[in-house]
Amino acid sequence: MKEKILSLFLQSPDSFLSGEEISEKLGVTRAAVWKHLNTLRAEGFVFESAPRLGYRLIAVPDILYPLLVQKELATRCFGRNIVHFAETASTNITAKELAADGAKEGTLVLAETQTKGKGRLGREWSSPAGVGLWLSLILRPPILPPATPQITLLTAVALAEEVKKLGIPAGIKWPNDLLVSGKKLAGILTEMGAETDRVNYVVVGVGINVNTAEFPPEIADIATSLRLEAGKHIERRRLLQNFLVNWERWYDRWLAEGFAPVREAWLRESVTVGQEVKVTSITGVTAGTAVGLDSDGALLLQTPDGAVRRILSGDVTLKES
Ligand code: BT5
Repeated sequence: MKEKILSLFLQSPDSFLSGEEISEKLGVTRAAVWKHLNTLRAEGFVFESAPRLGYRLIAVPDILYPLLVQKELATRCFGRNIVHFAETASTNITAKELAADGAKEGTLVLAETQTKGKGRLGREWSSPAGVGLWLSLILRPPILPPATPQITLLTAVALAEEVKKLGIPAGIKWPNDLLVSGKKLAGILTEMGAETDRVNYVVVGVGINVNTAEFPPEIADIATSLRLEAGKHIERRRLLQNFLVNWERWYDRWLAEGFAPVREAWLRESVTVGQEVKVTSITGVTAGTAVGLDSDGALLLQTPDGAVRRILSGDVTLKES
């Protein structure tokens, strides 16, 4: 109901709406209208009120309500269906449940805060309220399971490009980190529901530190935010809209042309290639020089004996960081 009331105000941006009009249009009591207006006020919406005329919406906070995100959203499919939470355990968990229940490709799950934000391999992702973009997108690409990690790489490319448009020199660390000056700005967690010869769904979770001013002590030295890097507040909604457009563009291109164009853009945005690195995976630690990205997205690592190994998964530590 709160969103329906908001939608009435957004439909008539400059005019006053009286409590009576709203209650008649939506079939709720005046008291209920008043209660929802107060909740919206508490969230940062500002209403001017005038005797006899009613209320007029004069300021909208940077909140991720679907109808605000979808206003002026220039995508074909990404974010056409949005599920928004003030709080959820993890948008990836919710998105996987929705995907298993048949949610359409492009369905986007957004949360203002996550209580159990997830990184890879059971690690935690710090997701404080209102300052980040914590989102998960459901995709249903017609691919085989081994191609899924390419979606992480194309997502990183799309995000790196958007961050650079803000004047922030972000680079991608294989496979899922966006770094600025060696600190982590964003991470990607891609999960899938698949059979050996078919991907049923892919959930791409993206966490972006947007307006975080201070991090918990355990990540204070390794994390950064757009606000800290740009020295100013960044509007989350606008960034999300722009990112969704660019992300969809890269996804469509990947479906149509394969991984080659993504690979080229990834190499351009990478801070991994050419570096001495250490790769930690379930099979152990390998040191060497990152020399390239294979045609399927595997990292090419040259070890001291001169051999070039294909790395399909793992954590990369850059020697200089
Ligand atoms: C990632 O994991 O980088 C994937 C993060 C994905 C988060 C999104 S938020 C929306 C969606 N829903 C979820 O539940 N998850 C996704 P990984 O490479 O494993 O990095 C995790 C490590 O990054 C942690 O162990 C910390 O050291 C560090 N870290 C945790 N929170 C951070 C933050 N907010 N900013 C920067 N670093 C962080």
